[in-house]
Amino acid sequence: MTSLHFHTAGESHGKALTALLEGVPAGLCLEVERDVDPELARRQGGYGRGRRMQIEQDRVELLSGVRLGETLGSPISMVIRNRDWENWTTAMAHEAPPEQVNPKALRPHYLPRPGHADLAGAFKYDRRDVRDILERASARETAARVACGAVAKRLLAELGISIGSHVRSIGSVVADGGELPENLNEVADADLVRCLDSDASVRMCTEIDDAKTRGDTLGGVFEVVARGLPVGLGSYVSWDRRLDGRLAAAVMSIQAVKGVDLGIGFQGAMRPGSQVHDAIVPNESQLRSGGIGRATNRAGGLEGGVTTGEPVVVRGAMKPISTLRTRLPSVDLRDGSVGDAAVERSDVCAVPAAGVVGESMVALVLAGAVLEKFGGDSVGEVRRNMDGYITYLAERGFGER
Ligand code: EPS
Repeated sequence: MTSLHFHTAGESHGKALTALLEGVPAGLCLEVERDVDPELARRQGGYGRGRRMQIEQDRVELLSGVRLGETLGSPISMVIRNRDWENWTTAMAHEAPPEQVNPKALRPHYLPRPGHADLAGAFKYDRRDVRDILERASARETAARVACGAVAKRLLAELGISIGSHVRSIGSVVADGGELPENLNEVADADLVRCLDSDASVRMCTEIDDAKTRGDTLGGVFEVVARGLPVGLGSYVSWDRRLDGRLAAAVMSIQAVKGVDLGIGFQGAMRPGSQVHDAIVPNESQLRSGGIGRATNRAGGLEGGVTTGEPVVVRGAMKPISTLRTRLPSVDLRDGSVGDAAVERSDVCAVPAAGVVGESMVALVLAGAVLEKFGGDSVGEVRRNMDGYITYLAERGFGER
């Protein structure tokens, strides 16, 4: 049960997306043009994005929860208007269409696209036109998540906790590992696909071009890194308080994500324990983990569902975008006949964007965990509680009880 809740609403081609975030303490300095809109712009970037990104310049309209530049502790509601709505006022009207409307103007789709929620959604909600499904299932919704995540990142930044991401692979191209730069997002955002390995980045863009030419799409793996966390967030005492599970669920919930890894994740399953577990070593500089650190961080900053004080490292495996111009076989829901799946305007690759969305989802879970441990109706109170905890970690010393 987290003390930070968010909900989004809105369809991809409707009037707008809305986001509601409850649980942010009062007294957080928040300027949406400075703190939120740049995150939305980051989400819209990345080589291989579709033409929708030329239409939208996402920004939030703040409706509540902030006064004179500071949060009030009340629910923060935000709106992101869809510029594309003006092209969809007939197909996405709330009202029943007039008798004489041209059916094509409603832009229906009856051949579900393999890989999207189209067919499962059509059965679940008993709809015939799968546009009724795809409009909400679309990754457009992630813009609203990023708006909420940006506020969570702002709160964490006040507490010395930073979150960044980068792309580890796209298609068959895998970036070389290596030490992550302190200014992770500054370096990653400067690359067309948010990859830290410039040689791999060139090959990723080439593979994206080749996929586009073939009418195909690409997925890949993004990595989110959270630094500055204190030891002790999350808990092992109940399944739903384990932070590894909550982070995995949050990242897995991002559209098109089909796998989540923490630390060395699946690689660890193929190694002996002596090459997996992180040796515990004294490290007086690690004040947020009581002066005790680790020789490695294969656990990705979590043991027993609890933060160790090392960076939390979460990876998401994103499947290739489901709309293919080289259309896959499907079934026409009007008559059961076999045909080619529908085609919607779409991206060829959105892995760089997924990393930005991953940052938001990780920030929302970690901010919730911080508030669970340090409480606080105001940022000052959260900070005092956290500072007191960190001070105690240093003072508690050693002993048998
Ligand atoms: C997206 C908006 C969508 C898609 C894409 C991502 O806009 P439109 O459908 O009008 O082109 O471009 O969504 C998908 C690829 C998907 O499969 O859902 C966005 O804002 O991120």
